Amino acid sequence: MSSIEDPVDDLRVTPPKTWATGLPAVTHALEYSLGQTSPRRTALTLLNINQAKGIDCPGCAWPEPAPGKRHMNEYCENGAKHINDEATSRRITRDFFREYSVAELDRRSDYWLNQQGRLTEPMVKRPGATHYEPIGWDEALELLARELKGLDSPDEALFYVSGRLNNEAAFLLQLFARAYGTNNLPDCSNMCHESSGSALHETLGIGKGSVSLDDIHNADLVFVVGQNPGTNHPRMLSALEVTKRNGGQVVAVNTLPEAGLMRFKHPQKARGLVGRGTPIADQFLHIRAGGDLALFQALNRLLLEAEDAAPGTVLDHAFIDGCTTGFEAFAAQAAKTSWDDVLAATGLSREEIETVCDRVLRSEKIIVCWAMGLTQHKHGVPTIREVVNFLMLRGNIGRPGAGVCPVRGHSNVQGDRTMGVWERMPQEFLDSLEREFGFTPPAHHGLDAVNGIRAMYEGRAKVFLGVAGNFVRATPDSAVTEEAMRNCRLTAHVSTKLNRSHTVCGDTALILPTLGRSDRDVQATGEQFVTVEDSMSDVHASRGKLPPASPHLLSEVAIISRLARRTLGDTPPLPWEEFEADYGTIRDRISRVVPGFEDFNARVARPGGFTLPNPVNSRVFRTPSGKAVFTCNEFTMPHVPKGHLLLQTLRSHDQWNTVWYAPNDRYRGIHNARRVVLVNPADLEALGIADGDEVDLVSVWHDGRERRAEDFRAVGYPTSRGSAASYYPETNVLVPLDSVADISNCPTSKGVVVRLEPVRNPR
Ligand SMILES: Nc1nc2c(c(=O)[nH]1)N[C@H]1C(S)=C(S)[C@@H](COP(=O)(O)OP(=O)(O)OC[C@H]3O[C@@H](n4cnc5c(=O)[nH]c(N)nc54)[C@H](O)[C@@H]3O)O[C@H]1N2
Ligand SMILES: Nc1nc2c(c(=O)[nH]1)N[C@H]1C(S)=C(S)[C@@H](COP(=O)(O)OP(=O)(O)OC[C@H]3O[C@@H](n4cnc5c(=O)[nH]c(N)nc54)[C@H](O)[C@@H]3O)O[C@H]1N2
Ligand code: SF4
Ligand SMILES: [Mo]
Repeated sequence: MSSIEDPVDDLRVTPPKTWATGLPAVTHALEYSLGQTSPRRTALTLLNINQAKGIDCPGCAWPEPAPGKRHMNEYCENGAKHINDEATSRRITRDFFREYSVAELDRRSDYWLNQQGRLTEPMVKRPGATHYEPIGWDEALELLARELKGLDSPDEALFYVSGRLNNEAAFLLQLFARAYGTNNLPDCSNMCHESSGSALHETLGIGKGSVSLDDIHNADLVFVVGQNPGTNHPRMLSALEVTKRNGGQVVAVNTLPEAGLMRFKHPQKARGLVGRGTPIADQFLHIRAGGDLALFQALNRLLLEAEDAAPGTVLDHAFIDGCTTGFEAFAAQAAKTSWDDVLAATGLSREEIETVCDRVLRSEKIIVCWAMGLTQHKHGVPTIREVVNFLMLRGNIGRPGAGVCPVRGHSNVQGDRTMGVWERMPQEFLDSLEREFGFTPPAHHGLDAVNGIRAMYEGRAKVFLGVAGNFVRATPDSAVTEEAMRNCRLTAHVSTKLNRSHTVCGDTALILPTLGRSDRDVQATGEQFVTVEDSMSDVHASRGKLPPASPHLLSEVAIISRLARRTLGDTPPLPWEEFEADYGTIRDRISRVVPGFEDFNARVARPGGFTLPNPVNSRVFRTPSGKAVFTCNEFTMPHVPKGHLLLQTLRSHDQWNTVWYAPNDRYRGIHNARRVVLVNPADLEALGIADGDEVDLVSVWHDGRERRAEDFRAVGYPTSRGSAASYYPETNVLVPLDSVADISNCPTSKGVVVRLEPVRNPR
């Protein structure tokens, strides 16, 4: 029935690129878009993406400039691909599900599933059935409500949220879950920036970044650590270009020499299309995986020594004395940092680190940006705490051009948290819900993603509802997670596109198809818009423009409202019909429950919306002491036994999280294959493996259980010594469920100890 086939690996390797985002990027974006839909729909999405009255890009959470300063084409190559992957003209109908059994679908690649197009009507797989079959909305929601009502305890249900979900729907989902009686609200943040949230809450009193786009433009020095902006936050490169034009410098810290960190050619400017582009990194630190804690400890030691040598010239004593606690203990700990440890953990030279320190000493305003290269390590939380120590020493917190910048992934992942999607929302928020809605939310904490998998695996959780996302592919230890999902009585997903979570399912499974960002959303009171919050706490509206992918789709708000009404009836009495008919009534409630959203409807109506206050920027710290906290972080580095490598599982250029668009990673020079492992040539030689050899990746974990990913090609690549890289989600099978970051419980997707086993008789 479908002309799209599963691509077969046919690896071709070209030298990694040293620059990102010029003309080829634009052509690639159009190529993908036009392969999905008509020129007219492509034009409509691209003219509206990220414009003040338009559609918020469903890609990453990088912010837009103020409305008057936006470019006509305020998007990147990947944003264009993400929106047109959703706006595709391809459709999945009931005939498709009649043709393919669930087992057949499960044999198809993640690529193939996504390429089939938009889901168009609700489907059910009944217990024992081999196929999904059509089901009406009323019956589907009744079935789900009945299962929820039949559980022994509300804590036997899980409500997963992925960060593409808008604020209004996220607020309703957490309201529903808590009115139903559980805080089991795992979300994609649990696998993403959870370590940032843990570290920043503890040290600064709020789990969000403190900088704005203007701060980035005006900083003297920006660190980009453990992040690949050329692929994952491409418009960040335009911001860094401005930083450089204004005389600022950039230090990039990465295990890979990522193209976007080296040079940037602006795609929306004539001069970006030709020439050599702007060099981005003034200094590149080719660090060993997991070495960042040691790097910042070394920098902190150097800063303290510089202060000792010239007292009163290096540290910001007014800030340290007036706004922080814990300095003395931290300084005593920092003095113990050993250069032998630092050089072993980072693989850098002392001179390189001293050069960075010189830049720091010459900079008044410093920002540190980071992403998954820090958060997804066992010691991700102490690493980020050490980054905060580093910034605080010179008062780089709470003033213009300086601060912390955890660069968020999904377009509304930060907003979903603000709306209360978290298994551990503070009691203050729960009290506020109680005041507004008149019921008492459960006080005990719920399950996060990793603990949710354990609960399903052990039969303690029986019903799973996922709103957006692809839970089975996003989570670690695929074999265990798949068994956990199959153990459920019912799994249900509110989705736009087909994915693995629909093929690995419970006894009963529901597919609840929904409107995407780009679809027009009309309810009883007329056309609706939704809102999102980006990585810099800017809240703004998003209005779908396209005719919906099918007349049978419901919005996420409608699905959640109807499910809540059927499950809860009138207890507590909440106006679910009103919420569905007029999203403004949801925003009224949000404005009374969530701090910073006062007068929400009026303020979001302004072009560009508004920015949530961050108390850190007035040097107000909502920690128990009311001060920002210096922390003592023990030196630690990953332990990798001889003959093994530390594997990071990352994104290629042509994918959106669990979904890949093409088997290419253009900037890294990998074409027509995804089962590759990038290894430093010297490591390959030491392991006796030749470039291009076929290998299995075997993960080594103390439970003795074998986790194996078969048939990979070893590719000699300039990754730092001892660290290897492979794509997610193919390698999630290797990440043990119990291998998590301390404190945050984030899976260690960037720190998996593996050995490469040559395949003797290639299959
Ligand atoms: N096109 C596209 N854009 C995306 C996404 C996508 O899938 N595709 N996903 C979105 C989401 S949800 C997120 S969270 C973000 C993720 O954005 P990133 O964090 O940039 O994503 P990853 O591909 O996981 O890359 C991790 C980076 O950290 C580096 N790294 C790994 N380990 C270490 C280490 O120990 N130290 C240092 N210093 N560096 C290290 C890697 O080499 C790589 O450059 O992107 C968002 N944007
Ligand atoms: N090994 C390894 N694992 C990782 C990571 C890693 O780096 N390595 N990264 C982690 C990170 S940072 C993240 S954020 C997670 C991502 O995990 P998720 O957010 O769960 O995964 P996505 O791939 O973004 O989800 C894609 C699906 O979302 C649905 N969807 C898309 N748009 C919409 C919409 O508008 N509404 C609804 N209802 N559904 C929609 C589509 O059906 C699509 O198939 O993965 C994590 N897992
Ligand atoms: S940088 Fe992110 S938000 Fe901006 S267009 Fe690209 S993917 Fe979309
Ligand atoms: Mo993410």
